[in-house]
Amino acid sequence: MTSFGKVVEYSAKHPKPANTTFSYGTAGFRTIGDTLESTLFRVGLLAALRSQSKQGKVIGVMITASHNHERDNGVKLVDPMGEMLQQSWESYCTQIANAETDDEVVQVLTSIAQTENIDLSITPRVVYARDTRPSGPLLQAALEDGLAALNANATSYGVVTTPQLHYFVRCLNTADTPVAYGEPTEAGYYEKYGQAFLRLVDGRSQPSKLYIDAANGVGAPQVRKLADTLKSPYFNIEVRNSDTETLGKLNIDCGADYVKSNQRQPAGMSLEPGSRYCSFDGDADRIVYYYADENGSFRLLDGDKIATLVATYLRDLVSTANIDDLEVGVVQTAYANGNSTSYIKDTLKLPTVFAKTGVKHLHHEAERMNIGVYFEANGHGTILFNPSAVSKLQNATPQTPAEADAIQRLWNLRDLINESVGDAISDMLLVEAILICKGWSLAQWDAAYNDLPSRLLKVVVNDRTIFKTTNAEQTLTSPPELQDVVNSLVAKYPRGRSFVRPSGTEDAVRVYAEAATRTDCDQLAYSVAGAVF
Ligand code: 16G
Ligand code: ZN
Repeated sequence: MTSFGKVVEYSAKHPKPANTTFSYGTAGFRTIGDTLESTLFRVGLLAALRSQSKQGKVIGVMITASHNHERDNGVKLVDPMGEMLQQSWESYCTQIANAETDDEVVQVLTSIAQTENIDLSITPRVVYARDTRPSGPLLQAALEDGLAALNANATSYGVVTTPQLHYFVRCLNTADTPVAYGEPTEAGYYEKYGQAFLRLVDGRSQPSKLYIDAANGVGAPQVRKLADTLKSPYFNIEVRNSDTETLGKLNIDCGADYVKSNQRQPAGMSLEPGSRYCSFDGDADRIVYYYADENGSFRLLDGDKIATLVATYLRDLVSTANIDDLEVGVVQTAYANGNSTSYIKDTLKLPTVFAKTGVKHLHHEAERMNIGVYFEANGHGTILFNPSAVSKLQNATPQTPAEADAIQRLWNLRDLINESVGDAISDMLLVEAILICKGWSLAQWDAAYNDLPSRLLKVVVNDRTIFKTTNAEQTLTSPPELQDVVNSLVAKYPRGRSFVRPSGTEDAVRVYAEAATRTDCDQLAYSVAGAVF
């Protein structure tokens, strides 16, 4: 029997729905959960092949649709260091998902194996997990069939957050190496991040309670387990929206996406001035903070605010550590509020670059920096220390206790962040640690700069593929002349900025605008949307 000998028989159990086209987009496959069975089976095959192409390194598969509706589901592959799947393999995913017959599935596998020169005698190793969605178990079973068809050594991590799965993959592939990342278990995850957090805050004043909106998703049980492990007054939390059992509650009127999009608190949280709140999304890879000011008005601390808080703290530590040429930089997307970018450039005097929307693009830009802080405005991000930064820290010879302390704090910070991907739980510990070290309230953090009024609109068009962009999605190259129209509209408003980009996850075009006043901002947004339509 050839390597693909069992595929046809297994594939027949998971027929592709007729007249459906699947596409591996910014965050993998994502659509109505019930339509994804064949796709999950085929992703299992591809994950096994990907592992073989990496000489048997462990590949991850996460079944989740993040902040989307409970009836949706999705799947994405995780590469050996816990990063997103290499871009050149995304088209293989799309290709195999759309193969019309079982024989065609085998043909696609054969052709990938040839193109990539894959040694099919290697035993594939794959780990997988899912979020709390009701379609998860069925899709997981289909995935398991795909893995069985290629005789993969496969392990389930059950129901965990997306960043936890990324963490496990990185741990498994770095075990017994000089860059070992941690124990590839849930307990290992709480231990690594929890202990780094405690080392950073030790001896400081204890914080007030943090109220966490877990979007009725997988973040709820996981953050509770972290609290149970830590048992520390420094991690004083109360979890709200933690019902993962009742159907129909996931992400409804709650979660980071709801809070960011609606600029208001989630259901189940009434804001008391002086108290502290944050929201995760449905798979706990995004986080935003918020509070009520003394007038009771809602104030959002989004990904841009987190990036500036973290960059400020790192910049100060690096300066105290007094290490030559150790630089902190910030990666944002075009959605970053203009005032956050000005604050990073003009006040913090740190380099900042723009990347295209989607975590993998920011991640790659951040890898070029010594210490790269990357965040999308929607609350998705982390920090990366590149090898040059690590060796500068290792070789540093502190001359004073203050320098030694700053270097130790930089190491602890590095242990506190999930370097494989943005992680709501580890980002929350990071923000908490910085606030505790600075003795800051959310209002003090918020005071660094004021957001410019902004507006994000969705425009449904006949064909979004005609919209093409360059310059990190800030400039349209097609349709012809539309960018000129946008430019002339922007020029009418003080501090005006606007861009148009096709969505990577929905059949729509997004229009973003900001300007000095709310009225100007809205006029700009709607006039650009009018030009697009
Ligand atoms: C995906 C991305 C998210 C991005 C969003 C943009 C990942 C893991 N997720 O959800 O980072 O903000 O797409 O969606 O990369 P859009 O293209 O529809 O605007
Ligand atoms: Zn998510």
